[in-house]
Amino acid sequence: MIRESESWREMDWCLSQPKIELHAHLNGSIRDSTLLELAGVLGEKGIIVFKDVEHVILKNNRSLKEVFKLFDLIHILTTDHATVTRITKEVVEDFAAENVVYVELRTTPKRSESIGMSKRSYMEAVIDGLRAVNTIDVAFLPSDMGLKNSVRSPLIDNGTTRRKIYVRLLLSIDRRESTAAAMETVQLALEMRDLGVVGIDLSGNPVIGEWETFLPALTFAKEQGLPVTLHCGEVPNRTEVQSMLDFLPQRIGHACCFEEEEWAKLKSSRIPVEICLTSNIRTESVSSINSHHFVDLYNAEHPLVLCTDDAGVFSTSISREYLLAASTLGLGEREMFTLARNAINFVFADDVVKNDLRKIFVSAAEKLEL
Ligand code: 6MZ
Repeated sequence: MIRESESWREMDWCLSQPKIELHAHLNGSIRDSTLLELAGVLGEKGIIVFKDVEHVILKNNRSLKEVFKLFDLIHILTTDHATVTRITKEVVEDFAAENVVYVELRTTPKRSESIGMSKRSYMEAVIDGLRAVNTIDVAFLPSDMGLKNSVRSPLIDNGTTRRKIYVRLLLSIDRRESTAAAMETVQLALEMRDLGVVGIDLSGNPVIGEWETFLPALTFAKEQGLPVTLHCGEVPNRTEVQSMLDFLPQRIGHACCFEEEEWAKLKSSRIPVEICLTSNIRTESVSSINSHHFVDLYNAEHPLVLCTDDAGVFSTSISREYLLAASTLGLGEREMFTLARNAINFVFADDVVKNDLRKIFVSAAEKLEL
């Protein structure tokens, strides 16, 4: 147990050190205040009953099933171009405010004929959100596009260094989708590589859909050199977990429900794991923080990265995830810093970005006197 004063000091540390976020769903990272405001507007228009949704938004403990019900509600509230742009801007601002220096934001491109939304126009609205951030420097274009194409190239504002955040995008395939729809998402990702799309994610309710449905699109992504990350083992499903590990994705998320054989396979493959502590505990995919597989993977020096999953839905933040990990394992500042810095090796962006991130961590280490 850590004392309260120590916990505050450690929280300050977790906040001040640079961090890399690799598993954050756009619509799961929305501020509660924004969701309530959007619900209020739809309530006034008579599209929803505000009182019915208010407690759903503010509820804290949700089962995995309830989380996906909440996503259905969130999607009703957020799926129009202007709102997608707004939430993207806010989510990036929130990560930057926590000293996240590189974030891979993932989102499921959506189609809605009634409002003229295609998967492409949805993604264009996301990119408009990146362009709309004006309080910090957002670098989202590939390095070889040159800084002249960046949102704002100079990092100097009124003589002081502006905060800078790298943002890259992953397009998610929802497990409710068909093979053709998954393929369309991969095609779109390939077409949008020049706009900062760096990979594909497979996510959605883990009790829905079959691995074989998504395999052709994921294989195509791999053949095209587009990195893939998979939600893997969020619920028990040995056959699927084994097929996913055999696929050799560039990263996996969660890895909660593995048996001995799968742990052995994972460890020998060295596939990096995106660890989402609060999410796993809230959804009861893992029974307690002390029995979380993070502990074993960390001690085994398996590649891993701490992530939020859905900071809004689970009322967490990346700094809190570091604090939680540190207090569970008794990590000191240097170990937390190393954990954050190691994530550079698992990002999907190019080497120019990776080298810049290394420099950012070197200069932060000096400032933090490590
Ligand atoms: C699996 C999840 C998830 O794509 O609309 N998503 N999929 N497991 C989880 N653990 C709790 N959390 C979020 O963001 C919301 C979507 O991300 C996926 C779900 O498909 C959800 O609908 P976007 O931006």
